[in-house]
Amino acid sequence: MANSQRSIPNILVTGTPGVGKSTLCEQLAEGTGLEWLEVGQIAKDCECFEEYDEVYQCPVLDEDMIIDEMEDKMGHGGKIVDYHGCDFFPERWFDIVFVLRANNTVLYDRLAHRGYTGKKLEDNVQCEIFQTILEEAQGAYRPDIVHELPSNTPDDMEENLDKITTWVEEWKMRALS
Ligand code: DAT
Repeated sequence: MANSQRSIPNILVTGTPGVGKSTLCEQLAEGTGLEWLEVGQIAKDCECFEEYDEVYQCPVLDEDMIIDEMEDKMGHGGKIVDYHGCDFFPERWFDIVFVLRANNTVLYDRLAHRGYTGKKLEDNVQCEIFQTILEEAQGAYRPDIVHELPSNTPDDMEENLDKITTWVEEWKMRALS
């Protein structure tokens, strides 16, 4: 059920690093007019970090700070949130959740190309094989709003864009009626 406060929906796009979240979100924002919020970038801008993870060579988010930072924007609706985790956001923020999925060989090549090596590369591929983010999403949101989308090829990307754009249009029509 849509949140009655919003006339345009909020969408969460999640999945393992490298599955194609930012590529999809950028085009989705362009096509729908919704605003793309990259949580990693917001965290950098507001310095919402609590420590540095030496093993994965990346900063660890201060989740409470990030939620405070995003709360006002989310209340207005019309946001596409992109992050490789999903269970710390308030459930009420989202009208639909998409979990992008990639085959392990495809993901391995994308992450290697990005410069990931060793444990960081292996653990991320394993995270995808074990469908960790899908299960995280299914545990954190109502099952009927969580959708798994393949993200291996440019055709998958086109199909996903079409599907989500149609869903947004239908949601807006319902909100008006
Ligand atoms: P993420 O934001 O999930 O980390 P990304 O959008 O940066 O991932 O994509 C990683 C790489 O994969 C990037 O080079 C673009 C490519 N890619 C993403 N989705 C794709 C798709 N459906 N088909 C082919 N390549 C894709």
